[in-house]
Amino acid sequence: MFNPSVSAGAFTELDQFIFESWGYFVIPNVLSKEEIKECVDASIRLHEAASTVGWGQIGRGYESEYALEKLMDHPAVLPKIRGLLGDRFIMQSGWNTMQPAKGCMGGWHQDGSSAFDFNKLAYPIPLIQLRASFLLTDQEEPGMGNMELIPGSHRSLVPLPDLIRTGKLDTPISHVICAPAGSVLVFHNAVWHRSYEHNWDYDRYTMHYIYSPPWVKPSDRFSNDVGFMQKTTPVRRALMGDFSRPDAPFGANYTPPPFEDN
Ligand SMILES: O=C(O)CCC(=O)C(=O)O
Repeated sequence: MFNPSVSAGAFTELDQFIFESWGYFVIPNVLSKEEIKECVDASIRLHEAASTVGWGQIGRGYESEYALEKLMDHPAVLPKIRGLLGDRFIMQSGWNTMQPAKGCMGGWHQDGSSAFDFNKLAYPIPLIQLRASFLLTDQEEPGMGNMELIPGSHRSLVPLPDLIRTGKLDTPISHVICAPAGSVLVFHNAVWHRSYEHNWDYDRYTMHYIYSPPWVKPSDRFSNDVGFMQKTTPVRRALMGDFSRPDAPFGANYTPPPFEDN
């Protein structure tokens, strides 16, 4: 299967070229079998507690589930995020998505804010929400609740035609990501994408982490949970937006998160 695969860890010039050209890349096999199981068990707990019916997304699961907290700054992925966003960014949100057994196709969309369409900002649409999606169930062939993306569509000057967006017609240029559980898809908010159908008889889980410039408001929380902030690490606290600024708003540099190499 033709995939824009990159190696875990250091962000290379080729990673950057792939990301700029396609708008996404895949890091295969980031999580071990044990880690995948811990994350799936955590996902099941979250969706059971929320009584999710049908397709559903739960925010903030990383606060109560340590297996998901650990993925916020995973060493296989964090260098890619820093390579693309620099050192000053936040984790705007973390969403755990369940696509139920035999779930149907999702709708084509770009990520952003329905309150203010990112296409009003500039062309090409800037990178405001960089997403790292940890596939927690196998998606090795189409029809497993895969992510489907249109490569390079983050640079399209025109919107996706309505007939395609509404699912009445197919596009010949979409790409169904096929990768084993534990792989990570990193993608630009402006890439047109949707969840592909899921023909199997078990629920599909994916954990999405969204990284944004520091002046973007968090979207899965109005405020940080005090207990979580006390128990988590300094880097994760900073990723939650807990940093002091020498002035407001962002007129001068503030101290970046205490990444190990800083
Ligand atoms: O089904 C999924 O996990 C992906 C959902 C999606 O496309 C989104 O949250 O923007």
